[in-house]
Amino acid sequence: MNPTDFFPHLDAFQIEIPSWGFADTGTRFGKFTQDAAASTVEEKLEDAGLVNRLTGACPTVAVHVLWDFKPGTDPQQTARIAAQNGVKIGSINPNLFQDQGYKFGSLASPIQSARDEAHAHVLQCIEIGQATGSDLLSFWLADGTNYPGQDDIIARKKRLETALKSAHDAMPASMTMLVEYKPFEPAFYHTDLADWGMAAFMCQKAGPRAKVLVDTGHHLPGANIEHIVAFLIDENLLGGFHFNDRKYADDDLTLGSIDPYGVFRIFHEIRNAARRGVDVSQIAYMIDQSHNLKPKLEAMLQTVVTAQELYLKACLVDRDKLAEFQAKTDIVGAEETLRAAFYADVKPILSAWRESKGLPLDPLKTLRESDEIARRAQVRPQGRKERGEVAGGGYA
Ligand code: PSV
Ligand code: MN
Repeated sequence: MNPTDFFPHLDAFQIEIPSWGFADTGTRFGKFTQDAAASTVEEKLEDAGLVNRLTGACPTVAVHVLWDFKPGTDPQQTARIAAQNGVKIGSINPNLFQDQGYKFGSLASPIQSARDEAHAHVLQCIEIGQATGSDLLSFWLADGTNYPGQDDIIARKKRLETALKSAHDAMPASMTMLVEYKPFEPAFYHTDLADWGMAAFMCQKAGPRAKVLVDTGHHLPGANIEHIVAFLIDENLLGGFHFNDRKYADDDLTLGSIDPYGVFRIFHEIRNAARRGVDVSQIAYMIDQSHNLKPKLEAMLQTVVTAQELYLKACLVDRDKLAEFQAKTDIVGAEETLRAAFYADVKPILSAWRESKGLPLDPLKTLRESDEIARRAQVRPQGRKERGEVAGGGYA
């Protein structure tokens, strides 16, 4: 095995980081602030630029429109700030859950004015995408109800179909719509897009450039996520991922901190599809984690490096051998083929790749030995004070 054989895989494996992962966040019970946390979009892009410089794997940054594009912001200027930090604006995430008008939902709300507000916001997000050069519009809807009988589920479904179809019609030809699902939270009785099947139907109705977004934290316990992934790929409906790990619900823990084998199995299905001749190059790999207790930059680096390692392990699976074992119905042989790849040490391959790119051999160690976090902790609190920011809920 020659490490350089795997370099093209690592070159192609780029993972988008979320602007909100650098900001202070918390649970609904409280928010523990960090001096080095980013508050402004400039600071978030500065942090994203650092992660990209250290890893060479994160050239784009997901943005959340209300949090990153305050009214009056010039999106082209934000794109320029991103470029100054060596990154680009990635997926545009409309915020369809924070405004008071969305109390009963956004695109599926029974209230016409809420639907109009949501639609106008989506159109604004499409414009921001065009101005920043982004071609991903990423929907997550908090829409749902809290009590049986609260609203007519079919009427809500039809409103959502109409809204997503008109958003799809409004997108330029280069743009792809990603549709995320989640079984519960903040709605606790029914969520309008509760699972991958509902998201897939919605995408099919919206149009050919609508694809399902799999957030690994958005499943009920025990769900076989890699099966969902394989199924969606085969139906040409997999748009991408929001990666994070979880123990109970949408916990936003760092990727692989709880179940690295689960992440490996997802990547294995993607590599299996590639081996079958499917073009998997358009799958959008994105991180969606809000780091509550860990230092944000360190948590992001842990995540990116873990993603690279687990992806590489999936690239190591001996697929000829696996096919032979499968043909012979040799379950143990087949499973051991996967386990051999999962337990292989891929660090030497990653180090060789980093060396070839002039990247730090150990990005996390390099960060921890630098003064990057201390420097941010020195200057950022003053900026927050001058702007009159107070710690509260939310991510902005
Ligand atoms: C919702 O839980 C979610 O996964 C969506 O992707 C949001 O955009 C993101 O988290 C941030 O709240
Ligand atoms: Mn998500």
